Amino acid sequence: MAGAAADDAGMDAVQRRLMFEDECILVDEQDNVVGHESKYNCHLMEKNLLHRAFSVFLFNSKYELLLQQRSATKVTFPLVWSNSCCSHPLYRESELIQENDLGVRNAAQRKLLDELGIPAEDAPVDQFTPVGRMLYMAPADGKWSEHEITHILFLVRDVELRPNPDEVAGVRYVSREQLKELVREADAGSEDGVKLSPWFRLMVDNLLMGWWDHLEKGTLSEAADMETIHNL
Ligand code: DMA
Ligand code: MN
Repeated sequence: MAGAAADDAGMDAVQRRLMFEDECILVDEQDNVVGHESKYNCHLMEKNLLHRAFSVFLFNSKYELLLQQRSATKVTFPLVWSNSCCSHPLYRESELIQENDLGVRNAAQRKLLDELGIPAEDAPVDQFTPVGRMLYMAPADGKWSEHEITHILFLVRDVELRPNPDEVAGVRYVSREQLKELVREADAGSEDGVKLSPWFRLMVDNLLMGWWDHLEKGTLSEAADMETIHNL
């Protein structure tokens, strides 16, 4: 089998289903909704479709950040370490609500359950703080890529985790120092060493540390800015 078809033949059945079932939201560079497309089409590098996403940063009450290692079966970026939970709000009424980013919060609640086994009552939508938006593009392996405006949500909560092996290969909490050590390890680039997702790395280098300081000082709401779209 040649080229694109060969890639698809090896695709995990669970991930394949989501590629065609999930209908993502297409946006322009100002994050206005301009249409919808399957998750499959949204992640084809040759189409390069800009779509809406979210990235959850879940902290425990010691202000340690939960990291997740993506499962080996993910189509894009398998086995890389990333922030707590990422996915896409879907083109459905409950996840298109713009007021206070409620649609994105609803999507985040849905995926915290799906990926990490956190029940909705342990991730109430009114407890998320939307802190910012980031536009980026990142090639993945083969024919896949990411091109997103991702809405970044913070949540502080001690939760019980039941990671879903279809999505998650590992979890760990890190302090700021431990995260910096992981970044150094990733930069060392050894074959079997830790790898970080491109969007998480952009956030660590440009946005996260300042917000983390504010979170600990109790001033996150001053730092949150959902007007700007950081183009990184
Ligand atoms: C997509 O995440 C969103 C970002 C911010 C990269 P993902 O690939 O984990 O999506 P899903 O969990 O829906 O496969
Ligand atoms: Mn995406």
